[in-house]
Amino acid sequence: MDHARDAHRTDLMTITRFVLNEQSKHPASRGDFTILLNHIVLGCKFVCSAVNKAGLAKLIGLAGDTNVQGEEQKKLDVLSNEVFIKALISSGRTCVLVSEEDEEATFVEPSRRGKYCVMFDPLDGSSNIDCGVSIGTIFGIYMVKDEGKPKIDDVLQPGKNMVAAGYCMYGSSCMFVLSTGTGVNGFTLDPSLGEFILTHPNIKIPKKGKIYSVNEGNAKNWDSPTTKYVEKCKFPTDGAPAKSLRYVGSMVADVHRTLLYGGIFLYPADKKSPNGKLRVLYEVFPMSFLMEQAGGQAFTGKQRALDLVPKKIHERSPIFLGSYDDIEEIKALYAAEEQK
Ligand code: AFP
Repeated sequence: MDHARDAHRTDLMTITRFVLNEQSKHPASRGDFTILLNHIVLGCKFVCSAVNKAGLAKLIGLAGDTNVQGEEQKKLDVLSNEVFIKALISSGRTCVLVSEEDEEATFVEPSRRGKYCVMFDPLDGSSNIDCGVSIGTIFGIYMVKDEGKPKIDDVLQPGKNMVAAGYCMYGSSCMFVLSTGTGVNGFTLDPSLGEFILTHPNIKIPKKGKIYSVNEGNAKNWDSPTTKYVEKCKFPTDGAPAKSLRYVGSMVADVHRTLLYGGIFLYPADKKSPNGKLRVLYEVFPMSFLMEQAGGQAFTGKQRALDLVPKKIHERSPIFLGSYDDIEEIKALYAAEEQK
């Protein structure tokens, strides 16, 4: 009998137990973060259940509205946004909320306020909903500077100031990946228990990967470093094997695979979108935070992604993230371009 494996199966480390253990390492902690996280987890469980039932419950299709980015909102986007906003406010631990779906930030009324600011994309990859491909929720958390006076500047901080970040992937299984700044841990939802159980402790991204992930349909508009990098992935000149291409078109799925298998995910700037497509506060920052915590890197083409200081809540940025050595290569190509 394999006792170690048996212990793993019977001593269940739920996400709440995991965060409480972490909390006990900080004697001054009052459990506010644990409460906030429980509300985020509840939102994710709700969305997971809604995504699983979407086809049956006729949630697939348009809600008839257009969001801030000018995209048509799906019923599931609208539903997920409402669930998260309500769950975050009712936690009593938040003061400023930024959602991909809402043009303005939400300031929580004083009686329900707490010290955390949460930026989130309630349902990322929504163009994949109708065909049942993996989608996800992404979130990043800052601490407010002055609890009595929350301001928009509290969410316009560089990503390196985040106190936690994570995502939940609604895929072949439902996975919650979290970092509170001391590594990255992954939890899988056991649907029979309704609990996220620690299944991927201390995730470390391989130092170099064999996969690149990019929307190559945009290649004609790329800048020279991106073009050279992708060319090198396909036709390496140093004797290395060519990399494989994998692209889902849901950031959560593409980043999750990159985190576990290694490699690089790119959403570069191009002639049509000089700032790229992905949003800084609730896509670029949380994923960059997780990558760095797992031993990888995240780069915008100009600087470390987490050093960026956003000026607007829905700002976009190019992003290259993944295995340490792969990001070094793209950084070198941008540095060489600068020298010209
Ligand atoms: P949607 O939510 O419109 O499907 O966009 C998803 C996303 O924001 C991100 O999850 C993907 O990585 C990226 O856009 C895909 O963009 P392209 O369709 O331009 O490749």
